[in-house]
Amino acid sequence: MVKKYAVKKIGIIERYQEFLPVSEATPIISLNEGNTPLILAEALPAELGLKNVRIYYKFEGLNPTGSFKDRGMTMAISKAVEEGAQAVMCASTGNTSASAAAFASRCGLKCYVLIPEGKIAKGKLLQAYRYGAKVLMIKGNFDQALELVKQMTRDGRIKLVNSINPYRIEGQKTAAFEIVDDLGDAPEYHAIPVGNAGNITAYWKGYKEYKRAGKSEILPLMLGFQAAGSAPIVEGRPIEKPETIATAIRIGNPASWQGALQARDESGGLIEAVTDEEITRAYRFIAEREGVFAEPASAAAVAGVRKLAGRGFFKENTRIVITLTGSGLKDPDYALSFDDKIEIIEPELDRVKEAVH
Ligand code: AN7
Repeated sequence: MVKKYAVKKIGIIERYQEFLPVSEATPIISLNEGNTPLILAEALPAELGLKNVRIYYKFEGLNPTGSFKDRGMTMAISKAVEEGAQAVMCASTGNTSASAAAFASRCGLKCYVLIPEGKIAKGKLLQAYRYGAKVLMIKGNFDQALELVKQMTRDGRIKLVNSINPYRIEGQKTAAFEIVDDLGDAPEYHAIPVGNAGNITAYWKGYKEYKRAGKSEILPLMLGFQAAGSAPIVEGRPIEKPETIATAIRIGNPASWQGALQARDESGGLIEAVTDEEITRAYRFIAEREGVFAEPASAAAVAGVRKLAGRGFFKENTRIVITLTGSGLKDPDYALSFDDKIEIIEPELDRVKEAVH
């Protein structure tokens, strides 16, 4: 099988190679992605009045480019190199482009990214730019960008690395493996934000494969959450002009729509919408009360758990895992957009004393 390097921390391909479509011929392009922590929530269960329910954050913001996309991208880029590609392309609300650009730069592939003008968090934009991708801002939304990328990559000369590339899903499913490895079984519930729906599809695939391999006893209920202004799966129709402050999931026509429905229905779970107000409240709560800084799209899953807890959805003596998909550092503009402004004072002891009460 694939050769192991003599380093301590390894990426998801080496760690989970027997579950992935790789061989000795696959060059591993890795940034040591994965192996992210499962952080026990301290404040949230009490806040939600949940007794004997343990909540964990799977904090994917600690991946090399700050989001879960690195798991799928190490696979997609490694396979692209194996297949002799010279260039890759993706449409993105930001994180996919940051990840594609990083992995492509690592192996000398050209990388082209199409992003919606003005609707991408600054951290993500500057990542794609600094990793050296050719960044094309389109005067349109993600769905239009993805359609263009599909057409541009149809003849196969440039490889598409959006999650319709099946290797992306393969890599992303390893997050479910890690959770089972850490907990000793799957959790009863798994909450996750839904944009293009690749990740919920991947987690469900991962949980099923691990159970089949005898690594877990149970399967979780998959709980997906879309932003209310961008909730095509909840509404059962594509949304032409999706809107939400959670720009990562501002997607009106998800590519993995069927995969999301399958995850929901096979697991006995649900996919619901949360408002921007609910997302913002959750976003602030996990940073201000848990010390975990995730981006607004990630907070949609926390908001969803709050909503379900409010109607007594969760059974006692269970575990909930919430995937926090990306780092809060990605979106500095949103982080600084609230009323609690930073005080600016003269460099004098009295002024400091006044401010500290
Ligand atoms: C932080 O980067 O679609 O449902 O182009 O960045 O698998 O799409 C990002 C999606 C959740 C939704 N949280 O995941 C992109 C892109 C964060 C994200 C999602 C995204 P999917």
